[in-house]
Amino acid sequence: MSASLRLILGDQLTLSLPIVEDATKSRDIFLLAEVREEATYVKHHKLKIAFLFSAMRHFAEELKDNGYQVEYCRYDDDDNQGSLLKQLKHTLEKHPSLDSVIVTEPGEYRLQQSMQQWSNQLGVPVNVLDDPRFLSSPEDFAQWAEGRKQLRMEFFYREMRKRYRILMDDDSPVGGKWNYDSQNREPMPADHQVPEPTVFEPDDITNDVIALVKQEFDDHFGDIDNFYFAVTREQALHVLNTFIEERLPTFGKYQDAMVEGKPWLYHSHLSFYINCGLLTPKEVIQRAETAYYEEKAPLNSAEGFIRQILGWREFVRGFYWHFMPDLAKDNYFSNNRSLPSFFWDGYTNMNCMRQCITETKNNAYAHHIQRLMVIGNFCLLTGLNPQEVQEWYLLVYADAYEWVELPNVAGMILYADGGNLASKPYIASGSYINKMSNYCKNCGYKVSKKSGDDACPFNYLYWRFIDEHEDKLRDNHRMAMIYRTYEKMSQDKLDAARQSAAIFLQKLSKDEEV
Ligand code: FAD
Ligand code: DLZ
Ligand code: SF4
Repeated sequence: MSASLRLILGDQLTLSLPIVEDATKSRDIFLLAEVREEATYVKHHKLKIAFLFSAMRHFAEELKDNGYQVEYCRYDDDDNQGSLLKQLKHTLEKHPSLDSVIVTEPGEYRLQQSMQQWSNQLGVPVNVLDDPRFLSSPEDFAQWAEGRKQLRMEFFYREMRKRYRILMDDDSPVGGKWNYDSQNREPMPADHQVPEPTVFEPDDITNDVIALVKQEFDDHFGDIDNFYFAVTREQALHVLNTFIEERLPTFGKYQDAMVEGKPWLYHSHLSFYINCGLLTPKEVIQRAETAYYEEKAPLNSAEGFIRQILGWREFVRGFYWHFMPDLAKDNYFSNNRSLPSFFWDGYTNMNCMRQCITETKNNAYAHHIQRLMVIGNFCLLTGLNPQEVQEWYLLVYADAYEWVELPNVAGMILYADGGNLASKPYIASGSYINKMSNYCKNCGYKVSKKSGDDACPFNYLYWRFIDEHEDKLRDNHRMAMIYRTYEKMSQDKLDAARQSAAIFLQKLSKDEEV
């Protein structure tokens, strides 16, 4: 009788995967391993490691409660081998009855490549199963992409709506429009009260893990004192329930808003749980759709939320596998500036950057517009090196795995792929940040000023970017209006912006305070 060793990775914590459903309880053994290689290939945020290790430990208990045999390797166990491959080898030696290895396809290219060697290295067959949590496979994406001149999320999303019949009236979108993006852009009024986020007190397992992380990963980014995560499916379902009841109805309206001191707003804070397996994207989408049909959430909220998961999340995953490994190396604008040190400590006079980076440090979370239009915008306008930016985003957020982080960074914020993902660079001057947030009120710079020492850096960096990359961007019809404005700018204004940008960028290169 054959028996298999079934490896479950830290972002595959669900009983709904075939690797679990097809297991024979009396023979097969599951392996979950906290290993140095995965925890340090980038220096993940302390909270991210604590969250995943705790969720892994809780999931191992759940497997055991369901009658499965589990080998769980803790980070500080004496026989911890330090890597997934070595831990598999060690476990196979310990259990001679095991004659094959089964694993679910991983979310990162580096691990996928390494798994292709595992069978030779272990001397047993290694069977890599598909990951049916995703609603579109890499093959589906490749088929959809074939022959298209441009790969635009919007068209992919419409196909997904039709395929899964989400928010559809026969063949038409509910409400008559596919997309209610224009109703997702309101700034938040000053006196608006946002519901408190759902937080959990650490239990004994989590407290053990926090102590471990303090000891072993002290040099990693971020604070660990503020542990708030759900670490079981039951807790994650509670976060989902409270989101649907308390936040979804208002999600659409304030999706792009930013408020000083309020990191959570009406966002769902579900990416951690969807990405590591505690929730499935399908159930989350279905809950939002049902809320709309039961008249508990308006269409702009339900559609806006579903678009993020059924559209963007699936699109970037397909995009990642389609363009790897080149995507990781792309650098369309040949940008080479190193990350300034305030990306690590948050010390800058630019209040928007200070707020977003400090919240990232405290929570291993920032919402989409903070990642895109503040930090991402800054990275592109200042020409930071794509590979350094990619590594930063991969390590600072608790929901970050390369399949989702890299397309968002290389494609969406940096335009490093030359426009395969985004139809134009996502850039904005200070006036956008001022419109969507209250950050500018408490800033050392003046958003109303276009150049000079105290002018908002986003203002002059914006025009410097347009100026500098004219050869690569002018022919893009979506940039036509911007270039018409640029042409009408007086030479004096343009020179002043160029000069202020040169001074700012020089300071940045020397890592002086900005
Ligand atoms: P909500 O605003 O409540 O959105 C609902 C869900 O939609 C999210 O939970 C997520 O699953 C999905 N979603 C929304 N936008 C995207 C998107 N652009 N790509 C993929 N899924 C999306 N998301 C990650 O999960 N991991 C990452 O490493 C990550 N890195 C990012 C880097 C950059 C530069 C940018 C611009 C975006 C990144 N995102 C990433 C997407 C998005 O910012 C996060 O999914 C979101 O902020 C998570 O918070 P939330 O659950 O409260 O999201
Ligand atoms: C992110 C992460 C961390 C920090 N640690 C582990 C670990 O110790 N063991 C493990 O199985 N997985 C871990 N993970 C998640 C993996 O890095 C993730 O499965 C791959 O990056 C593929 O997405
Ligand atoms: Fe950011 Fe400029 Fe506003 Fe300051 S003035 S918070 S730098 S956008």
